[in-house]
Amino acid sequence: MVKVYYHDNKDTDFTLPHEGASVSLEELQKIGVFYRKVDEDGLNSIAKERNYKNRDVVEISESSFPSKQAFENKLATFYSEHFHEDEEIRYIVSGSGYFDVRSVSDSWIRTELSPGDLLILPAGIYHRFTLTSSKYVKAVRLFKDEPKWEALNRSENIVSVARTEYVESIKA
Ligand code: KMT
Ligand code: NI
Repeated sequence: MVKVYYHDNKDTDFTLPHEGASVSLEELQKIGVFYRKVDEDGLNSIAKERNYKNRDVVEISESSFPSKQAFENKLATFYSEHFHEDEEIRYIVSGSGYFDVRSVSDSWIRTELSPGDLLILPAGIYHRFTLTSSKYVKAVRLFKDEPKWEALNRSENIVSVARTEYVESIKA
């Protein structure tokens, strides 16, 4: 089952839990993040409902990269704060991972995902990903047509329709 909490913001190894005060699933809903624990059939019916026609499977661990450096570079990329113009939909098959998403007040909320966890991040939300200390995840990535996975980094302060609409959508 998913564990959701505020990140402690300590500047130590980012694959550590960094567990702060706990956060409710309602809090996640308010920022447009969808979470559900599902089996394979449940995943397939959500995919059908939402018209996610395509999918692939990614496996991330040191051994899936040509070198330790390449692996570490990839983790650093995943962990740099960004948004996408499309939803980011991930279903954990094995291993575990942390997705951090920005709260309404711009704090980091961490979700710790394990097998059976489905997470849907809305287009435009700032987020980042890291492996846990197990350093391994296998996940299904769902998408509609051609995925727009370009990461728009916060440091670049890009103005985009997806971002503007997202900010509007979470206003009380
Ligand atoms: C992403 O976009 O951050 C990823 O695909 C991370 C791996 S999927 C659990
Ligand atoms: Ni992303």
